[in-house]
Amino acid sequence: MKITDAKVFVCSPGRNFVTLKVYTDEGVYGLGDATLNGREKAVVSYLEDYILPCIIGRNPYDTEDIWQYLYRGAYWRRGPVTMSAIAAIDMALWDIRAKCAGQPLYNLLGGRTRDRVLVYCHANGTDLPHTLEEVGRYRELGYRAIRVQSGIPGIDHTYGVAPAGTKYEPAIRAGLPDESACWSTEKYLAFMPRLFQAVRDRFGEDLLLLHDGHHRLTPIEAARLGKELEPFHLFWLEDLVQAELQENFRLIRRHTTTPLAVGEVFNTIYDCQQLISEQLIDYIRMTIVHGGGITPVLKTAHFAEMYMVKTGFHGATDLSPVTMGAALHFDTAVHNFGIQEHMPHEPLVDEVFPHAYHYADGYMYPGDAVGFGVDFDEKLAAKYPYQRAYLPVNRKTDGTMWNW
Ligand code: CS2
Ligand code: MG
Repeated sequence: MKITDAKVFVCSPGRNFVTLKVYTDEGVYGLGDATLNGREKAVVSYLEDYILPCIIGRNPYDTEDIWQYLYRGAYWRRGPVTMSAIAAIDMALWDIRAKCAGQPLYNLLGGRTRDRVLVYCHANGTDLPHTLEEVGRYRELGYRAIRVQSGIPGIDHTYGVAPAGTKYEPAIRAGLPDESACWSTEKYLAFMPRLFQAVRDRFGEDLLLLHDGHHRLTPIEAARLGKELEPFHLFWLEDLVQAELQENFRLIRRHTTTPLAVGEVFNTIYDCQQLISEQLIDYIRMTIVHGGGITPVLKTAHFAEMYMVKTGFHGATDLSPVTMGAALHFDTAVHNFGIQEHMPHEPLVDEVFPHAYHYADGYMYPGDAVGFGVDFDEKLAAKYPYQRAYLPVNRKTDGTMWNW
């Protein structure tokens, strides 16, 4: 079998997505997601201008050699643009392989090790009462695991919380990045124990609770947060610090038993090999699209399994249904699956990307369609062309540039 063509589609049914379609001489095609939120066109160029010409004529079954060729062959390795582009190709080739085998992808990754995939949703409130209301609402929808983000008293606008009456969405369509977010570590740290105390008081011990710090603390501040939240038994605290320095986590780990998750911005095993082998984290969040594809992320998951680190894949709305489909098959197959993030797409996105997976009562199901069970409606997608959109930027209350 041969790869005969490959095309990149950029569409914006409410938000931007970059989708790769790889065609073969046997009429079977595969899909890959190449969406890098706020930097979409850089990945399009990397694919179209540099690497797609190199895969035409190759045998799509050669996923390992093609991945190594794209990773090693560029000389310039790693980074989100490169790895998202390579990921899209790798995903599409696995989709083709599974379709040719007439099997759902999970049967090629180890088969089923579970019947259903535990997911967590996002409860976001503008203040404490609103956040409690949102947690209650998601509990009614059947979610067993809920990520809790709240507006912080004294801070106008923070990560993960939408202005009243709107739905939270990471990237905002605007001329330039939104600068209205502002940050005060002191106010945040003072509020977090009150927030989780209130959630436990209202809903009891049963819910699995998660929280995302979005890279804003220093290691010692993160250690304090983990320690002070211990009585509320969180499922995890995510991205408390920026993670370029893996040693950061030694200090945090020394002080707290609250489980730690990190990795949505990681692109290769080298971003987390120390975190995993020193058992400094409990969940690795690097997922298929930004982690270079199924081929390398499978290796990372197997490496993590040896150290009892579980997967907890990133699943925000900026990852397209193509990634979600592939991730759910992966979650079904790997032994050390932990949890999957689920931030449902708008109905229009689901129309552009019809899929076999579904949510029911706190869990997701990958479906039994061949490949990873996601398709792409090119005609409908063409009605929604790319629109420039940025992630917000964040400053401290005194104007210092900080991590968003
Ligand atoms: C977040 C994301 O889902 C998460 O845990 O950290 O919303 C993240 O901010 C976006 O994916 C950025 O594109
Ligand atoms: Mg996150």
